[in-house]
Amino acid sequence: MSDSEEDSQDKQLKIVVIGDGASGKTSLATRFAQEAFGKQYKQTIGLDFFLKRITLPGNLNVTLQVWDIGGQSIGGKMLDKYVYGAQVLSHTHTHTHTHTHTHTFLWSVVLHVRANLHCNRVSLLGLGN
Ligand SMILES: Nc1nc2c(ncn2[C@@H]2O[C@H](COP(=O)(O)OP(=O)(O)O)[C@@H](O)[C@H]2O)c(=O)[nH]1
Ligand SMILES: [Mg+2]
Repeated sequence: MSDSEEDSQDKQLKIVVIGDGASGKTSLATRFAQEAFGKQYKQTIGLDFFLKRITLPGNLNVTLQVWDIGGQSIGGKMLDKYVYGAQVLSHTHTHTHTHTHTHTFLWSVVLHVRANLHCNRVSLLGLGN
């Protein structure tokens, strides 16, 4: 079997991580994709990508493409573009910020609305940090 035939059997999954600034998006994505963690806060400018390849039972290769969205507000204009075509939309919240519970609810509503508009068969995931 040629390389291209093997590659065509790989599944791609687009995972978008959204949430308030400093709620742990980059830390979770880095920990997940690179098994690393940084204590120093460095604000994400624009967007970061992380790739992780996993093999599921049945020898099914899946490439997880994690979109770590920085500086994104709940009403942000770019949100639709980031969310487009995603199979997983997740919003992070941290227990260390007092405003976080209201925002967690708002993020889940916003993602539900965006998912209906821009995604097919999408899973929504809340990530507590
Ligand atoms: N102690 C602790 N610090 C964390 C945790 N997750 C994130 N941080 C710290 O919180 C800050 C913000 O995290 P970051 O992932 O950059 O947030 P983002 O703005 O949502 O991407 C960084 O200084 C991280 O080191 C955690 O689970 N425990
Ligand atoms: Mg970040």
